[in-house]
Amino acid sequence: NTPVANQSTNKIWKLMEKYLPNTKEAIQSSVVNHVEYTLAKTRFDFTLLHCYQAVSHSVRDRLIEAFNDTYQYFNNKDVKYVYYLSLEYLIGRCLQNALVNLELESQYKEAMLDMGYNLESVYEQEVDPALGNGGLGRLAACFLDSMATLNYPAWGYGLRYSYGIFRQQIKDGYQVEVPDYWLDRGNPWEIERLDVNFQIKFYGAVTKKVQDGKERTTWEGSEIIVARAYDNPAPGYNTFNTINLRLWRSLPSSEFDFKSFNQGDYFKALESRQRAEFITSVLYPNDSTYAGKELRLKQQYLLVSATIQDAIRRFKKKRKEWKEWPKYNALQLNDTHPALAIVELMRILIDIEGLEYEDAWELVYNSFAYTNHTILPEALEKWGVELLGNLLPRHLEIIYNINHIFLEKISRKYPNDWRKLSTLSLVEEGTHKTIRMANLSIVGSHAVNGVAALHSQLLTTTLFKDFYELRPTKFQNKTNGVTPRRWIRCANPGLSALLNDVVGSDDWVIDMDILKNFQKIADDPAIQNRWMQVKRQNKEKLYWWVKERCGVDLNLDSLFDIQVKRIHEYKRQLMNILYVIRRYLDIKKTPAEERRKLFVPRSIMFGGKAAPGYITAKRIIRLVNAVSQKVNNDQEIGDLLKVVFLPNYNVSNAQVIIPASELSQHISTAGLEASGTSNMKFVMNGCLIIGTMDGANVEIAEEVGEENMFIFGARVEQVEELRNKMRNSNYRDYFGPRLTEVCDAISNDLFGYKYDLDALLDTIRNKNDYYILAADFESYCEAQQRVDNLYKNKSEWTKKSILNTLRSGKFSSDRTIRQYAEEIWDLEPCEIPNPSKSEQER
Ligand code: CR1
Repeated sequence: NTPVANQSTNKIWKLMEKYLPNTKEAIQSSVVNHVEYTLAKTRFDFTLLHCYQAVSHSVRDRLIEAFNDTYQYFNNKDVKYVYYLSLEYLIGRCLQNALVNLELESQYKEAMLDMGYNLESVYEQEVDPALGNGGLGRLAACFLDSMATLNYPAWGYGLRYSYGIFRQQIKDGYQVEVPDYWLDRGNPWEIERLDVNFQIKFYGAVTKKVQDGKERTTWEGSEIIVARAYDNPAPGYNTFNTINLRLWRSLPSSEFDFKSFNQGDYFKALESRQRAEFITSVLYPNDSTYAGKELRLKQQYLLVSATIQDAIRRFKKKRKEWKEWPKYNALQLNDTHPALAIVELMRILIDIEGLEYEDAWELVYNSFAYTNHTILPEALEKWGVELLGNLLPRHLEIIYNINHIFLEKISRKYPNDWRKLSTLSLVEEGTHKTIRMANLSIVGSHAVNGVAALHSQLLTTTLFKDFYELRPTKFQNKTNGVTPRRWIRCANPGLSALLNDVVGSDDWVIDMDILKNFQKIADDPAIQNRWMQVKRQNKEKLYWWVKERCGVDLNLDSLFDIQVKRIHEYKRQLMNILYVIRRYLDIKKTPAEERRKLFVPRSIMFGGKAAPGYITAKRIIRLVNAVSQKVNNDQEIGDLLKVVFLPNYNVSNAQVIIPASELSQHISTAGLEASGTSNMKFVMNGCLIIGTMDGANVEIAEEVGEENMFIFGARVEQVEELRNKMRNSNYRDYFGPRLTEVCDAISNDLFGYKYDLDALLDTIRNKNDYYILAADFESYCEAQQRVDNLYKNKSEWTKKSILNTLRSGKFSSDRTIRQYAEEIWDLEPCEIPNPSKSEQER
C-alpha cells in the first residue's frame, strides 16, 4: 500500500512537483554530491574518469525526471505505442548527446570549467557502447533520437550484450580482434530493473489435450532462464519527451537445477546457470551475413519473447479486449533478426490466451511490419528445421501452420503453379530443410519496406517479386535518414555555429529542410571563407587523431579523402586502394618538377572492421596497410600522397572523421548497397561524394544535384550484362591497361605479402569479378581526375560543399520517422508538457 499524494494538500506532492534546478551552483553541487555519495571518492580530489562518472550521474538524474514523466504521461493518455525490435543498437557515447538534447551543454561546460575541468576531455572518458555491426544498428539509434524528438510514444527493444563488436587493432598490417568488455567501468546511463524479469523457455516438448471439446496445445520448456530489463533513456531534442531503449540481459532463473543438485553434482548445477548468462554475452560480429548458430537463435528468441511478454503485460493493464491490440500496438522488425516475434505472439494468443487461430492471425498481421536491409543472398536468414524444432518445437509447428494456410491460398489463386509455391513457401525443401525468415516476415506483416528508393524498387522486381505481385500495396519505401543532433550539432560544433548564424536560430536542428532557403550564401566569399575555416579546424582535429593513433603526419593542405564502413567486397574498398596504387605509379612516372601541377596532394584514409571469418575482407586491410607502408615512406612522394588505415572505426571515431572529410567514397557495385547512411552524414557535413548510382546515393544526387557529386560506374541495369560478358573470359580481356599495370605491380611484389595479395587479386581475376570492379575501374579513374580538377578551384569546391549541406534536409531521420509513423504505424505524436517552459509561463 503506497501512500498516494494528494495534489492540493500533501507535502510529498510539493516535493514531487520540483525538478532539479540547472543553475551553475546546482550543477556543481550535484556533480560533487555524486563524487562523494555515488562514487564514494573524496570531493577534494578526483580524477577525470571520476569526474566523467559524476557528471554522467548528474545528467542521468535529469534524464530520469523526463523519462519517468514521459511514460507516466503516455500511460495516462492511453496512447498507441510503437515497439522497435532490433538485435543491434549502435548508440555511441551518451553524455554529450544527452546534454545537447536537454539543452544543458553550455551550462555544464561553464560549471565544469569553473571547477577546473574541460567538458570535452570529460566526454573522452566515456566508452562507446558498440552493440551493433554497422549501418543497421546505427540506423536504430538514429531512429530512437528522432522518435523522441518528434514526441512519438515509442519503445526500443534490444539486447544488452556484455561484449559489443570487437575492438580492432592493427598489428603488422593485419586486423587483430580484441574483446570489447565495455561494462568494465560500469555504465552510469542504464537503469537496472530488478523488478522487470520474464521467464524464457527453450527446448522441451509439445503436448495436445482436448479440453471442452477444443484441442489445447501446451509447450513445456526444459531449459528456463530469465530476461532482465536494463533501461536506457533516450532524450528528444527541444522537447521534454524522453523514451526508453530497453535492453534484455539473460540470467539464470531462480528455479535451481534441483536434479543435478540432488544428485550431488553442485558444479554441474552451476554450469547450467552460467550457460544462461552466456546467451546475451556477445554480439555476433557479422554484417550482412547469416551464421546459423544455435546461440544466435537463442538470442533472437530471448529478445522476442521478453519483449512480447512486456508489451502484453502493458496492454493488459489497461484491460482492453484483444481485438484492440492493433489499435494500441505497432511492432517494427529491424530486418528478419526478430522475426520470431510474429510466431511468439501467435503462440501466446492461441495457447495461453485461448484465441482462435484466425483471430490471432488478424491481430498479428495488423500490428507487425518488416524492414528489409539487404538483397545480398548471404544475409538472408534461414534456420534449419532441426535446429529450430529442437530449440522451439511449438514455434516450428506454428510456422508450419502459417505456411499451410498461406500456401492453400496461393494454390487457389495460382492452380498448379509449382514454381510460385516453392518460391513463396516459408519452407525451403532440400536435403537440408530450412525456414526462410524473410518469407515469414513478409507473410506475417501488413507492411514491408526497403530503405532507399532504388532498393525498395529492386525488392519488388527481384528478391520479393512474387510476393509483390501477390499484394503490391504491402510494399513501401522508407528512405533511411540520420539524426542531425548527433551528426551535425554534436560532431561539428563549428558548422553548427555557422548554420545558426546563417539561419538566425538553431531551428535547423529540428527542421533541416529550412536550410534550402539559404542557398544564395553558397556564392558569398565571406561565408565561403568561414566555411573553409570550419573545415580546416575539423581537419586539424583529425590530424592529431591520426598522428596519435597511426603515427602519420598528414598535410593539412591536402585533400582529405575518406572511405569508412564495414569492409565488404561489394563496397569495393579494393577498387579504392587499387586506384591509390594507380595514382602512386602515375606520380612516380611524372617528372618531379611537374608533379605538383598535375596532382592535388591527397590524404587517403580507410577505416572499417572486417568480420573475423571474412578472409578476403581481412586481405583488403592487409593491402591497404602494405600500400600505406610503401607510399608513406617513399621520399620521392613526400606529402603528395599519404595512405592511412584508421583503426577501430566506431561511432565516436566517426564523429571526428566525418566532419574532417572533404571527399567521401560510396562506391559499391550498383544494386548492392541497400541505402548507406554514412553517405548522408558526409553530405550534411559538406563533403563531396564520389560514388556509384546505388542505394541512397541516387536520392542524394536528386537532392544536391549531380553536378555537385562525382558519379561514375555502371548503372544497376547494366550490371548483369557486364557480368555475363566476363563469364568464361580471361581477365586479361576485361582488365583495362591501367588496372593491369596495378595488378602486375602487386603480383611482382612491389608491396610484399605476395601470397595474401595474389589471393586477393584472384577474386577479380579468376572468380569472374562478381562485383564488376574491373568494368568500373576506368570510369572511377576519370571521376577521380574530376575531383583533382575541382579541388584546384577552392571557391568552386567550397560552393559545392555548402550546397551539399544546405540540400541535405531530406536525409534527416526526422523525415524518415514521420513517414514510418504516418504510413506504417498509424501513430500520433504525444508531447508531454515541458515543466521548465510552463514554469516560465507561470
Ligand atoms: C545495408 O547494407 C543500410 C543499412 C541500414 C545494411 C546498408 O546499405 O544503410 O542496412 N544492411 O538500412 C544490413 O545490415 C543485414 O543487412
